[in-house]
Amino acid sequence: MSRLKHDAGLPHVTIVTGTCPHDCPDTCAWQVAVDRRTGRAVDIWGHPEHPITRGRLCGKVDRYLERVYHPDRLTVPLKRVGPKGSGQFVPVTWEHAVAEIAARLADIIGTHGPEAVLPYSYAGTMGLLQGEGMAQRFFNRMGASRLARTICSAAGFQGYKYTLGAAVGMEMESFARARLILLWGTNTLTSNLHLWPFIQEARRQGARVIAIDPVRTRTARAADEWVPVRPGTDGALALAMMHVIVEEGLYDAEYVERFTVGFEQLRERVRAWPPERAEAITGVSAGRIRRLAREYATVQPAAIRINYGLQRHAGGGMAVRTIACLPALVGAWRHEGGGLQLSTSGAFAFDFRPLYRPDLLGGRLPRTLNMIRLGDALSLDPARLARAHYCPRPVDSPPPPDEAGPPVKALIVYNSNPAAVAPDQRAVIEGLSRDDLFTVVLEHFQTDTADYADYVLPATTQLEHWDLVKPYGHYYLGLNRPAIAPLGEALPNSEIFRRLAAALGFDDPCFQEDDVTILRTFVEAQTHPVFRTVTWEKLLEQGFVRLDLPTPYLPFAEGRFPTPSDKCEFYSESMARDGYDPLPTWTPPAGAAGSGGTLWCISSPAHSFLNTTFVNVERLRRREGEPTIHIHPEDARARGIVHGQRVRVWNEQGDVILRAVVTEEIAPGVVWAPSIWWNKLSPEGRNINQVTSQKEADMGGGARFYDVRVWVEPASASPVAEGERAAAL
Ligand SMILES: Nc1nc2c(c(=O)[nH]1)N[C@H]1C(S)=C(S)[C@@H](COP(=O)(O)OP(=O)(O)OC[C@H]3O[C@@H](n4cnc5c(=O)[nH]c(N)nc54)[C@H](O)[C@@H]3O)O[C@H]1N2
Ligand SMILES: Nc1nc2c(c(=O)[nH]1)N[C@H]1C(S)=C(S)[C@@H](COP(=O)(O)OP(=O)(O)OC[C@H]3O[C@@H](n4cnc5c(=O)[nH]c(N)nc54)[C@H](O)[C@@H]3O)O[C@H]1N2
Ligand code: SF4
Ligand SMILES: [Mo]
Repeated sequence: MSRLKHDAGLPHVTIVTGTCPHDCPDTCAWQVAVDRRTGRAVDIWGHPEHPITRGRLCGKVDRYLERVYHPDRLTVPLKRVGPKGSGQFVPVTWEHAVAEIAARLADIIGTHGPEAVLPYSYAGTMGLLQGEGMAQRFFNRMGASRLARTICSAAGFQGYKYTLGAAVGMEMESFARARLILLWGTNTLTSNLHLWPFIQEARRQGARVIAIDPVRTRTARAADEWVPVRPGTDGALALAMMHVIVEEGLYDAEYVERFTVGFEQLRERVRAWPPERAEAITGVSAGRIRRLAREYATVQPAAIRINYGLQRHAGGGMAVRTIACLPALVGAWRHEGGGLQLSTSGAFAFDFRPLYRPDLLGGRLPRTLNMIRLGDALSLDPARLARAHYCPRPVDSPPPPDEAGPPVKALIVYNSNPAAVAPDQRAVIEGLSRDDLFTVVLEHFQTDTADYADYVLPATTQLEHWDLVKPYGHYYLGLNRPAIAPLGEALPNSEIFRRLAAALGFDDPCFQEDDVTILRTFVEAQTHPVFRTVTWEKLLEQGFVRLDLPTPYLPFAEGRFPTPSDKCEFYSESMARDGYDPLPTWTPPAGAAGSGGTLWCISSPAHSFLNTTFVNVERLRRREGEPTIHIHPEDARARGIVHGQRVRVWNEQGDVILRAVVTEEIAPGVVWAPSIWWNKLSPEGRNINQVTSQKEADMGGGARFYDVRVWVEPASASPVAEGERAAAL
């Protein structure tokens, strides 16, 4: 319980309402107590009136003040003096940093053209302004290369869209009304904590909860049943469930008839998927698949929560597309408490033009590079650069090497830590180490990425700037007010880009707008009916506003899917056009063809971190201990590995040292490395992204973080020579 929560009436304390900026579906509203005498934030807690937050933050953001006031916070601009990666910097003034960066960028643009500049960002903050707000204006005006932001959700998002039309789904609150809940490839208690109270409410009314996951996560342990599925085989499981549902006539014929297309083709398709076939693929027995299918079809309302875990595979898009057919087949969408949620972000039908100003491109169409191919994008080999071009569908192909465009000569990183989070870390570090690459990093801390920068610019945290946060797990838009003054000389991303724009002579009036004006104008420019309830005044007054949607919100109870056919598309013309099988199918994971002796490596979130954010907060790092790998006793025994031993985890991409946790809470053949550790806080300065690959998933150019095969061996054993490893591959 918060120290100050109940002393809010103290005369010297001001309470400021804000919104958590982190990449998490819960998008909590918070309250911050600020001591007016010192201007210091002294406490933070969950907003008691926010219908999802309900007064509670997670264990990470409960410690947000320790991050904000961390002694390592960057408070002045820094210029590199040692070799790249060495972390040797000296302080400089803002004037000096901005002038030199602008001069270098102008020089690079003059010689190689604006596409030689690459922005690199993701969701360090989910705020619309400090996220891409001013940054997009800046890079659009420049004509820089564009970045496809695919690192997290691209594959599943696209698969969901093909089937249902948009990333819209059940609202969190309605999970409380479900009688059956499938937590499918999601570690709710870690990554979507605020859904749990609704699940518990449903359980009190008799609901059963089933976790489908190769790892017995804390969520799977808290569920009524754990279904250990082999990684990358969920599509096969869903097809077999549909086989049973159709064969036994358990589908909702009326819903199917009125609100879906392609049922006859689907029936034909799933005929080929008896549970026995899926058993051989998924490792889940045919009997259990039958039971699961019957229960899912007959216990209504039935809710499915999928998250992005299960789509980080070669067939991840198709897996989500296939699972997304289930609720329509059994008519689950009809009921409050029935349906599916992947994301709610599609309901926020923003017109982003007033914010991002695509008109500043002035008709130019710069190339788009895929962020998960950063290693290739930073290569001086034109063939690799060509591979980094964004090609999300089978019908797209990369340009020939001589048309790949200029090499990337400047990289501007904000809201992301690619040296630690991007796949194929060796290639990324090799690129970042290039002496001819000019790198600028906007950051709170001296991260692994910042170590490779020419300039590191200190950015403000959510306590220090304005923003508007669009959630992806519920339907409440959140405003963030600054609670304290910026620490030291830190500036909001918006102001940093404003200053860089001025120094580059970008004199368009949009580069003079202040943060509050930008946000207010953006909110007021929205015309979509969901924003009828959302006014700037209400945001200021309440801090969060629900979209204008019915209560309860049953998005597809009456069909109205935002697909080309207005129906749930069991058969999808768009997929056929884009080069896919138009019907649900199973696309095997790349790792299915893994060599003998390898294990499947999943590196999903550690409980106390948020991606690499919070790893440097001592109290949270102590909770995680050290970088570990969970391994089944059978697999450990076969490799002579004992609990607590240091092991080397490696494959053709790279290698990493981790501590073995020998446990039965994982399917045999699978290992789990809770992530994402900072490289420099890991043994030998490398993390698990040493073993992940730049290859794309089937849809959206998404990443394959969990479609990975590794060898695991005691670290004390003499290291295998590179040549022998190559031979083993
Ligand atoms: N505490 C915390 N919360 C977070 C994050 C964090 O780092 N820490 N990250 C945030 C972000 S960026 C995101 S995208 C979301 C992610 O949210 P989730 O998708 O819920 O998170 P993950 O833990 O990545 O994946 C969920 C589960 O998928 C399982 N899984 C992996 N492969 C498969 C498979 O093939 N099939 C099935 N059925 N399961 C599989 C993993 O074992 C894992 O338990 O969480 C957000 N919330
Ligand atoms: N092996 C493996 N790799 C993964 C994943 C995995 O599960 N396994 N998960 C993937 C997923 S789902 C995601 S979403 C990505 C996440 O990748 P990133 O989005 O890069 O996430 P973080 O590692 O949290 O890094 C965000 C950085 O932004 C900084 N930051 C935060 N707010 C601000 C701000 O206002 N201004 C500036 N300038 N900086 C700010 C933080 O200090 C932090 O260093 O990682 C991916 N990588
Ligand atoms: S990280 Fe997620 S659960 Fe934690 S406070 Fe932020 S939005 Fe809430
Ligand atoms: Mo993510």
